[in-house]
Amino acid sequence: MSELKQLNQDWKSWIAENIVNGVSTETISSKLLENGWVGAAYELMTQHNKSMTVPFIDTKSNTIHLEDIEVSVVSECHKPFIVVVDNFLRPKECEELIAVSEKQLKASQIVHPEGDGNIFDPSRTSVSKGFVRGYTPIHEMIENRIAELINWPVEKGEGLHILRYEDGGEYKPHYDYFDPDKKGRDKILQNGGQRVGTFIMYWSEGEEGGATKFTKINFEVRPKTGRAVYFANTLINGALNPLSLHAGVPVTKGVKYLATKWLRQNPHQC
Ligand SMILES: O=C(O)CCC(=O)C(=O)O
Repeated sequence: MSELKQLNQDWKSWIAENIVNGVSTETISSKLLENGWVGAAYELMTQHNKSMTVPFIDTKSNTIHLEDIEVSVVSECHKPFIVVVDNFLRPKECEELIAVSEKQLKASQIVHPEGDGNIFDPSRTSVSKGFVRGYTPIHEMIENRIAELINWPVEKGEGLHILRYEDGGEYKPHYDYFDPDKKGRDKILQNGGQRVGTFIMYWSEGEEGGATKFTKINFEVRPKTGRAVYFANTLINGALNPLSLHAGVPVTKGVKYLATKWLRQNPHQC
């Protein structure tokens, strides 16, 4: 059943009024999404022949049937748009990903705050490695699965970025989007545009600590083998969303492995 049709009369009148006033479909859809009308936001965009400007997960059912796996929706938040799912990866797939990546992990860096290179920084204490898209068949399979879940083509994404944290390792609060006003960002944005969303997959649970915490909204996701979280860094109208500020809180016992995939606005060469 159409979610737009399910909206109450106040919402229907609000949409009609905004359309008459020339407000863009993207801005109206952003508002719908922020208020939890995920399906209606998507429908409005398609009705106006607009393709979605951010990845989209259809969360109307608690179980999502993908081509090769069934994932369970665990929780959802709308400001910013965050969806947590379980069973995204099978335990065997996590083991395989760890085996393929483990030897290549090196001390993590961050994007230079005032340039386009990468630097070491105490705000990020983990080991990691960024892989090209489709690096091995397992990377490719996972990338295709992500694309299916979030309705976003594989080419509009970076390769998997693999991380391991232990002994107090953390990633202090940061944004994944590139602030276009900062030096060097125009060069980064030329290849694929903005990082409109982030998809994180956990391959282990650690024993203590290690949550991904959205610090402005007090929402956190505990690591669990096979769990994944998607969050939007921008609104449907392209505005950067400061509510997407997030951190990897210190791992105080055990080891936390994860893979991050950043989703770009446009096709990205990597
Ligand atoms: O470690 C985490 O939980 C978050 C990782 C993260 O913020 C990132 O990869 O951008």
